[in-house]
Amino acid sequence: MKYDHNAIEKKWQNAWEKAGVFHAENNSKKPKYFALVEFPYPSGQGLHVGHPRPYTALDIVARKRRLQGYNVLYPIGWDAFGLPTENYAIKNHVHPAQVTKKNIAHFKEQIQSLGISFDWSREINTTDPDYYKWTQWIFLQLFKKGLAYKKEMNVNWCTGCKCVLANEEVVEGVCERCGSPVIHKEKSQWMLKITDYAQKLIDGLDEVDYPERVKAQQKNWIGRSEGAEVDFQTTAGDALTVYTTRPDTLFGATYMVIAPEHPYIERWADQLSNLAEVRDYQAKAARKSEFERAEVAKEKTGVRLDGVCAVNPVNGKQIPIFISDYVLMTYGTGAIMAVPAHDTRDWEFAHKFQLPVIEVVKGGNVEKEAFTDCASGVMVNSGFLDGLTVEEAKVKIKAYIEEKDFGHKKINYKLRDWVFARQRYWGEPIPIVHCEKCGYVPLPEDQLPLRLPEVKSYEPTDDGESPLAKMTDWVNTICPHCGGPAKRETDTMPQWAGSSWYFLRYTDPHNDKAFASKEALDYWLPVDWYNGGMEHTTLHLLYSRFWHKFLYDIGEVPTPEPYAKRTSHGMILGENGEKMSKSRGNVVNPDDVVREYGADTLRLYEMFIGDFEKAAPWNTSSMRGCRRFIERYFALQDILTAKEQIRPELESAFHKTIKKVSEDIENLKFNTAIAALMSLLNEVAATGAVTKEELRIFTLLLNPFAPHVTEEVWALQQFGSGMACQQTWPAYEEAKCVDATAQIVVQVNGKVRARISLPAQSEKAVVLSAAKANEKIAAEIADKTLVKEIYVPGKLVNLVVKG
Ligand code: ANZ
Ligand code: ZN
Repeated sequence: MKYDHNAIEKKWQNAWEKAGVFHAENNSKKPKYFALVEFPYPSGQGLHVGHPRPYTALDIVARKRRLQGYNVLYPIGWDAFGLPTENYAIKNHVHPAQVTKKNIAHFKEQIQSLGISFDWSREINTTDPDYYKWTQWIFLQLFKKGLAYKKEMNVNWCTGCKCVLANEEVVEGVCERCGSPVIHKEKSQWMLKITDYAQKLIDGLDEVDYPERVKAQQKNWIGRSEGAEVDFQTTAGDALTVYTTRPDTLFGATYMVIAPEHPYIERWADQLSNLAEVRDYQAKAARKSEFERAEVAKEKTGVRLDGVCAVNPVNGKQIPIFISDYVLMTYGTGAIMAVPAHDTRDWEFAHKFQLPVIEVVKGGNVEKEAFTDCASGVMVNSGFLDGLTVEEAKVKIKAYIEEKDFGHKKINYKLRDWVFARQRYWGEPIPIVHCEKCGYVPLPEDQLPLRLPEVKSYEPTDDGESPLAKMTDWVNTICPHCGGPAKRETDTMPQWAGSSWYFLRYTDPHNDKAFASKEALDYWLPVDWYNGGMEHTTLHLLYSRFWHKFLYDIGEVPTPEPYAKRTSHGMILGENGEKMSKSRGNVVNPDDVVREYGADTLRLYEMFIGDFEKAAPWNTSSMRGCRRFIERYFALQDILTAKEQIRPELESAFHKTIKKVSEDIENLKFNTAIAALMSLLNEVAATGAVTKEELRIFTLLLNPFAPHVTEEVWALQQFGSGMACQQTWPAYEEAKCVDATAQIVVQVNGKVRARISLPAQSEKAVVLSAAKANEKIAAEIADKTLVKEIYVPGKLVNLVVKG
């Protein structure tokens, strides 16, 4: 029989859809399983070969779970607001909604051609007013709890996109998306108080099954640090408060540094004899990005404030105060005590400005460099702390600071509040109006969704306002509170809004009374397995955990964490090992592969390509190997015998493979699962025959990986009622997983001379005599004296000979 994917794949895709076999039930007695992949942004480029990798991986899990008797929810949708669509719309003078519609249709067709078992009846689209109604609703709940607020602040302004970026979107001083330089700008912005959830977001990681690298990245991003706030009296009569993680080094603080934006500069202005120089430095610092300023390697600059000094609270010594851009206003208190002997940046600064360096922890060479190690080392030059270890000194000084009342213990987080506004058109309108009398007033919930109005052009205004600002009819409205004149917010929500809760909507996507019913949420949550890209670890994953935790706190969802398990896939690279891109000319189009080789081949290959969690280069010849494997599987039908059972000599091979494939799927080892299927196929084919049961089991094992061809074989051979995807996953018996035969390596004086095959569990004496009887070995040891026989059971014989 000849394998023709074209005759098979569309046919089965239609059959699945018609029978609704992948529809999840909200009222089911079966155990539930919620498998989730990150929903795509429907870009104009269409699907690339990176998309099928995670989709297929969780499709394999979802299909296996169905065969194991679960009620599986494996949904998909579109994360469709955002800049690329808007930019395309601006350039081509079409409505972004129209662009979105077209892109979605294309994406959908491409994804459907892969035979992924998504429940298309639950498809969602973040730009659909029935969907974003609930995004707006959640925003209003955040607002009502004081977690959404408007703030005049220094924001990251992308000079290319003409909009504000979150810190997360600025990479090395440029826009993550367009690569344009990012500058600082004062702007009044909607913010979300994710910082209120910093500790909960750390603690929750203990409850979930995420890869360690993902947990570490999240923790690192949140950046918890433990220290103290310490007050230094100044000669101006006030106190300057610093944040330090090393209060143990207080005796080594020889000067202070405040950020160029520190408000005390204004307060002290009259007393500063070098105010002009100070102002000049402030202006220069304002032009630099936070990233540039925080770079450790860069040359230190600064200006001493002439006219004001601080007093070190532990020894009463007067120390100078500087402004320098290496201290940021956005962290701690915007002021530090500098300890040049034990902090690298302070050390460099002190050398440049010839400030004293006092060693307070012994163990380094502070003449040469800062000694920053705090695990070893003993306190010196530190009065009552002398002789203590750093850890002991920390405890003692914190108690002392609190007792003498010049400070207190303090925990800080690097995490910043989330800038939740874009000056763009293609996003969710923020459902708030501004009334002169009442301030910011939420729209009543019955006025949701607040729809995006039609506008004539989608460009932001030159001063960076959203194009909605030009829609005066829309902007001017009535205050829901006092009925007086009011103005609508014209900024829209950032791209991350819709994806912060989308998984909840899948549980009950057509509900118009709530974002999902309580029953649906109780049944489906948490997501059992969520796979997505590593690039979303500190953005989407953190944001959606934050929204979920908030919804949990207000009683809207039943679990404190949204995702029980998270995994991450590696990228698929070009044949040359580089990232696929048009400019490198190494892009593989999945449509071409599906057309020429079939979806089953593409799926199998993407899972076979390498370790799922690591990046892997495309390799066309290896892909053809996967195609040949499918052909050979299909051709098993030509050697099918009438025999029903698995032949005894193949029994352990089958049981072992069932076990291996079952376990490998759970452990993301799709590649070795496929390798096991390939070697089982070889073993079967080598006998020149296959029995009905052998082919049936093989078909079920292969089904999650190559669903179309296995449906076809299932139907052709009339293996049972219903489709292959509706059967039961094969079971194995542990006792039958042992090898029938063992391959034993035979060495003479440690050199491999032969390999022999024996029934597994053969006695030592049997193995040794078989080894010596082997032709090559017999010749090798013929005239020699055997001095020792070493046997490693089931593996190796080593004969040590002399003469
Ligand atoms: C004195 C000291 C001595 C410090 C020492 C470090 C080592 P993490 O761990 O990241 O929280 N710091 C505090 N606020 C700062 C700001 N706004 N801009 C720049 N640096 C700031 O780092 C906390 C440490 O970073 C603080 O502890 C402070 O320097 C500095 F041997 O205080 B340390
Ligand atoms: Zn009002």
